[in-house]
Amino acid sequence: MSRLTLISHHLCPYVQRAAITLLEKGVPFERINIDLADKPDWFLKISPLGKVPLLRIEEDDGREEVLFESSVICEYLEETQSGAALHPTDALTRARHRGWMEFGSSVLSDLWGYETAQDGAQLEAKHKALIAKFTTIEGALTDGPYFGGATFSLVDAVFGPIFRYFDLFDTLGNRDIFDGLERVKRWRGALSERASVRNAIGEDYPQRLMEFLEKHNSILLRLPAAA
Ligand SMILES: N[C@@H](CCC(=O)N[C@@H](CS)C(=O)NCC(=O)O)C(=O)O
Repeated sequence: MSRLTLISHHLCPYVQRAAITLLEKGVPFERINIDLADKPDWFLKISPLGKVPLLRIEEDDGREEVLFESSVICEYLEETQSGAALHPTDALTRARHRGWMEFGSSVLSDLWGYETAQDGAQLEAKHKALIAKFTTIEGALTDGPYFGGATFSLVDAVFGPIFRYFDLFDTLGNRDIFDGLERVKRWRGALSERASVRNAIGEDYPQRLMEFLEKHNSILLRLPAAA
């Protein structure tokens, strides 16, 4: 049996999708959080892009391998670990799911711009982009509760951490992003109740996210509702 270590950061949504996959599979793993503002040398030596997550795999015979890129890590875990399947068996549906996982990464890119916006114009542009993306997803969703129906999949592992941002953002203002998107809202609710999604972060996550917004002087903290 191999020993798995997820090299992580407290807030990273890409780390969370790997953690959710491990938790869904019931695989024991160790998590090491690093400071991305002061990356340790040992991390820089093993991370080709200087990014988390990394999955370190240590075999009983002493062999060691490090994987980078969250989607690659999730796919590797899906292929090698027993437990519930997180991809559909049908090749076409599986390929479609992979497309929506990529779509989730593009939502994360808009979210970064949204949470680090310095002025109203930047915020408005990202606000519109997010509404457009979630409107597109509304059209792809089934009756739920999960992305593909009754079964939790890797697409859900990608979107759980995305929706989590709005637990805090909803308290600050701009609460209309999901207006009229009934399937998206229902999906968000189902993911927020899933044990793996809840347990993919530490208890101090909301406080750390707030500190991140403060550090970036985010305009989200200066919206009327937040004052
Ligand atoms: N495409 C990568 C993205 C990972 C990523 O952007 N990680 C961020 C933290 S959320 C990171 O490590 N940033 C550090 C840096 O870019 O210096 C993946 O899916 O794993």
